Amino acid sequence: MSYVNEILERLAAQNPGQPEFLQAVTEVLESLQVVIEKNEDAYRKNAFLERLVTPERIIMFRVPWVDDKGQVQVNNGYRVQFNSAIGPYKGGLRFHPSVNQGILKFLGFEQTFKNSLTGLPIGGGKGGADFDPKGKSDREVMAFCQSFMTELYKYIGENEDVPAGDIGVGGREIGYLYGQYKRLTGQYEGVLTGKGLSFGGSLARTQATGYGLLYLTDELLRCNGKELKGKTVAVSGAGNVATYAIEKAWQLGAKPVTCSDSTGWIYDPDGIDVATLIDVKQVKRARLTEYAKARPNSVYHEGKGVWTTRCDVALPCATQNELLLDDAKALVANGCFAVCEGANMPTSLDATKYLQSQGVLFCPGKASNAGGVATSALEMTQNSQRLSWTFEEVDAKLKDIMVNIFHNVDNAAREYGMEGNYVAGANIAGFLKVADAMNAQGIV
Ligand code: NDP
Ligand code: 2IT
Repeated sequence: MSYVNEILERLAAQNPGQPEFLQAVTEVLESLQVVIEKNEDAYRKNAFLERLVTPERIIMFRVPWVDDKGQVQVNNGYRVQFNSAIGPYKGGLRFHPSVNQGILKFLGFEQTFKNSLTGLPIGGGKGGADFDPKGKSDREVMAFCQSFMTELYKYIGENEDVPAGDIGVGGREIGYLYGQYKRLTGQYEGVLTGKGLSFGGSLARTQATGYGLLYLTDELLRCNGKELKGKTVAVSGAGNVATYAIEKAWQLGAKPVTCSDSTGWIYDPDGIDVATLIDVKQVKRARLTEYAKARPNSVYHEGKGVWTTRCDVALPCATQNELLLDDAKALVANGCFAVCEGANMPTSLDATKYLQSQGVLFCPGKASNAGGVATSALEMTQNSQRLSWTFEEVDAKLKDIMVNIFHNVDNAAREYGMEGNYVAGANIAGFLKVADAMNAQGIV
């Protein structure tokens, strides 16, 4: 049996009940087969893959807090410090009821390769809690964040581990987390990214993941003899990534016609109105039914179905496994020719393979959504220089990084005889730098 298959079998036996982690590792290791088999004995002797798929450390802690009724609540908090070969652990915090160790392991594993692809010196990590910020008062969210940080602060630092936002963690939560870190340590340091502009945040970090997704999509299309201008785009999600993906799609001359949240989705024939979306989801923190009320031409559909609209380009920007095989079939039947992931692992493995088999240009999240973490690394640079760059400077660097990522991914796929397979290209290109650093640093 090949070394890769041996590791996959072993991992499945060791991690029952962690399907997302197994899915992420399977996708990566299948791509790496061509690299590993060139030197299989050496990799096996060094237990290289065992080390690659095992987090350096997982911290789990209880998070007690008091709700507005005086009732004590307890949530599970985590930080998965996956791989520090190329830099301090870096990756977001997710607050969502679905959070568990398996999901954070999948996200930390993906983050390791994504961060490598940015070309910047950041290792891979992820954390969060099974806390649901929905329906909570600001005071409750603050109480939760303070309690969460009271445990987490022991394990993070500007040269050690630098968390940021993810699902359910935006500017409000980062502010509360930062305030508590500073209070506990007395340090004013770049220990979190996605901070507010008045306390060390970077211009363009808020927009970076969505903008970066569109910069990469634009380059992907251009290099395949197509263009984004004039195209209809289906977007899922209505949070940070989706909102700024929609804004940049408009700016590049495309028409984004859908968005979705955890209860339903919107089709707007006039194109999604960014100001209305921001008002509904960021200011009112309401459901998308409010968007439909504000935009009478739009249609709200309860439940799933965002991939059933006619579109040229699809950008899944909500969560993992939100684009399944039937969705992929519907997209292809409706003429969709490119899918670029804004979320982490939104497309299931069989859906990805189907899209690729149908000639759809498919870019995996670890390449196409890397603009967020890349701009976080730019925030770290500004913090350590004690300088702030302009929006235009950061945006220009982001665009360069995304264009470079696309070409590195494209070149890696060609070099290993899989031209156009951007999944393989991203996994291989991300892996090579991490592997080089791990090998140079000995058995650690
Ligand atoms: P937000 O919390 O801002 O938005 C998430 C959106 O997805 C919301 O509209 C939410 O619906 C919807 N959603 C969340 N979970 C589900 C679910 N289980 N089913 C259906 N819809 C769901 O998060 P982000 O925009 O930051 O993150 C979106 C994705 O992008 C995630 O996969 C994240 O890991 C990834 N990502 C984020 C980056 C960042 O910089 N923020 C960087 C790179 C990747 P509702 O409004 O109802 O809550
Ligand atoms: O998935 C991701 O890349 C993020 N949530 C952003 C991480 C970061 O450190 O900015």
